[in-house]
This record gives sequence, structure tokens and C-alpha cells, in this order.
Amino acid sequence: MRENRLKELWAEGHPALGGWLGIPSSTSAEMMAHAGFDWLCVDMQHGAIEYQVAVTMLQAISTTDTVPIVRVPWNEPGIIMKMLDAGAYGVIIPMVNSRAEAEAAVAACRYAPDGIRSYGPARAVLYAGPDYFSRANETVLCIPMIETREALANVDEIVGTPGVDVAFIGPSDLSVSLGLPPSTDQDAAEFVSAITSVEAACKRHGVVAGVFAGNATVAGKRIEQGFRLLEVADDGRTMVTGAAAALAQLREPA
Ligand code: 3PY
Ligand code: MG
Repeated sequence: MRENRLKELWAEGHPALGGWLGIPSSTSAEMMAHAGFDWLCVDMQHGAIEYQVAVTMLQAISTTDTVPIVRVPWNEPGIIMKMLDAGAYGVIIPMVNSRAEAEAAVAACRYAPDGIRSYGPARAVLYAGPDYFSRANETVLCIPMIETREALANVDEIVGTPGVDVAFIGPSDLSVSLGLPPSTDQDAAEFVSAITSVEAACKRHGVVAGVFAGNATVAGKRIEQGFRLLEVADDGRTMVTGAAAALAQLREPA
């Protein structure tokens, strides 16, 4: 079975730098993959991506060594299993708030006896190899998101759930849940301590800490704080920022 390169990076002590895909296009997914990210996430929660185009995006990512990850719309076993069958090497699961919800997320990602995943890895065998079934449980990543006040209160129970590989902070939802404006980074004491407490819980349980950073500056800060799975850039914002900068260079300031 094709190895999961993210696990190799972590074993060597490196952070894994990722991109986020919200544009429903195999073309832009292929371009982002060729930019050299360690991983890319096809975001089926927010943005405009449905199942069929998500599959073509996973196929596009497969033209490179970039590890394909999917964020599913919700902690629901049907879509988790379907995206793993489509070849995702990890699933990011929004709004996991308790031990029971973390256990359900893990169960959906694992074949028996570790879980309840149904067998039928239609595209996954093509991407991973014919021995997919025997190695999938140890290879695909289960990545619950910590992004509410409730999840913070239960962080040890969630992060310590057997089978959780990474705890991934959604800083915008976390901010909103804490009564703050949505942001990937801010100075409010409650936000700062939430970030450090999730990282500390990950360290206690030997789990990788991940975070949506939003840009390279915040990603660099999070790496210093101990995070090892980092979203660094997304397709839409990268495109618009580059286009706007080119125009600004030529237009008179208003
Ligand atoms: C959040 O910041 O809440 C996220 O889910 C990142 O996409
Ligand atoms: Mg979120």
C-alpha cells in the first residue's frame, strides 16, 4: 500500500504544510497539487464542492505525491466512508465535541475490529494499492476538529480517544464559540490559551496537533508552538490576492 507521507514527515520531526481547496475544480486542484504542498484538503463543508467533483479533485491531486485529505461536511459515517473509498488518506471532521463523537468519527474511519467502516474502497485501491484492506486502518488519518468551547472542555477525552491521529483546530469557529469575531489568529486571552491548551493536550496523548492557519505568517507561529499539520494557503484567496496585487501595481492609487 502507498505509504501516508504525512506520517513519515512527522516521524522525521517535520511539519506538514497544506493547502485548502474550496473551488470545485479538478484543474485548480491539479495546479495546487503541483505547487508542492505536503497535503491538500478538499473542503466539502464550506465552499461549493460536491461528491462527484471531489472525486475528480482527488484524481487530480494523485498526479503528484501530495497527500489527499477531505474535510467532510459533518461527523456522519456515510460521507466519511464514501470519501475514504474515493481515496482520501485522511478525513477532517468538523465540530467534534465529546468523547462519544470522537469515537464515532474513529469508528467510521476503521474496518472491524477497530470500527464499523463498510468495505468497498472503489477508488482507494487504485490510489493505494491492492493490499488496501489490510493496511488502511493504520494508514488513513482520523482528524477531528476542535472548534467549540465544549470541545475545549472535553479536549483530553477527544484527543485521547484511541484511533484519533490528529486534533485540528478550526480557529474561526472556535473564536465564534468563545464570543469573539471569527479569525485565524487574535490576541484575546481566551483564544490564545485555547490554542496552547489544545497543543498541550495533543502532546500529552501523543497525537499530532493541527490547525487552520490561513497564511504563512500564522503557520510559522503555530509551528513554533508545536503544531505539525498546518493549513497555509487556500485556492480562492491565493488567486484573488495575486490578481489584486498585479492590478494594484498598475493602477493609480484611488
Ligand atoms: C474554522 O476556522 O472554523 C475552520 O473550520 C477552518 O476552515
Ligand atoms: Mg470551522
